[in-house]
Amino acid sequence: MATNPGFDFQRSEEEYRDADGPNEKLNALKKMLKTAPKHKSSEKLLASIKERISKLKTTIEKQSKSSGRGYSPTIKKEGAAQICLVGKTNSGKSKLLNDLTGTNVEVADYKFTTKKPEIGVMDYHGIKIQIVEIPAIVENFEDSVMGPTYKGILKQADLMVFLFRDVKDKGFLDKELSEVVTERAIYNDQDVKKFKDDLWRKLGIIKVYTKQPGREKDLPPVAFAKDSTLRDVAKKVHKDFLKSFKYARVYGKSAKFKGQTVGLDHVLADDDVVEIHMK
Ligand SMILES: Nc1nc2c(ncn2[C@@H]2O[C@H](COP(=O)(O)OP(=O)(O)OP(=O)(O)O)[C@@H](O)[C@H]2O)c(=O)[nH]1
Ligand SMILES: [Mg+2]
Repeated sequence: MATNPGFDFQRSEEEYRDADGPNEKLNALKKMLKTAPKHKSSEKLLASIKERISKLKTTIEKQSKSSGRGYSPTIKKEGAAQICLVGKTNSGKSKLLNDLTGTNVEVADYKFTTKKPEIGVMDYHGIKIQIVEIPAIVENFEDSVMGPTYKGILKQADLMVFLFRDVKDKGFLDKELSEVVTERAIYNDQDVKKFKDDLWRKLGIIKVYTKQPGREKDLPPVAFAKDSTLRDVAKKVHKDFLKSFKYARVYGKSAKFKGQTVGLDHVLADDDVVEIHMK
């Protein structure tokens, strides 16, 4: 479609005048900058638009810093890992949060139901994983009042889950969150039980059970980073353990055979059971 630059600029100017709130004003100013006539006599105009953009960005940043009323802008990580749910409004984030964790966050058809990050705890075979719903991602998320705060949360998460109804919205999320390099998973109406397994695999952490000789394995298991060794387990289980360690027997995927005798450098796998023998 052919566009009329003069007309587009005029329209964005009107949009700017009518804009409600700093985010909308900023979006309109960006459009103005794009559509403004670019010739010698418009240099002053361009400079003025740029100055207004810069001022608005500062205002928005200040608002974002002081709007942490009622909750901490960075969420304290708890459990073995933290997973954030992200998507446009009505993409089903709250529904998934409730399904994964048994919380009772409001699920509703109207837009922007969730106004602050909501937290739940998912139990995965005895391992606790923190799940956080980030309020809806909006256009120009980065420049929105809470954008920088939510981006900060996403950056320190271990995994983020993209939710969308329409595949076009995946592109939208990729674009809005292009600077966040946190590992991604996609949720699209899967079976929740199966999705929990997917999340676990994506996190790439392992769960290890300990056991006393001649007894059943202890519950619950303990989570460790991928490629952790028996030494890592030993350190976590008991502070004196390393001193009095003699050997361990391992049952599970990392063992060549059931009950293989191993030393502290042995690399463990998900669902291994270790039986510790002391001097
Ligand atoms: N068909 C279908 N509907 C769903 C699904 N998940 C949620 N919904 C419906 O979609 C609407 C929005 O769901 P929410 O979970 O509140 O969505 P949200 O992403 O948390 O939305 P906001 O908090 O408003 O940004 C509700 O009416 C849900 O019942 C789903 O997996 N399938
Ligand atoms: Mg919600």
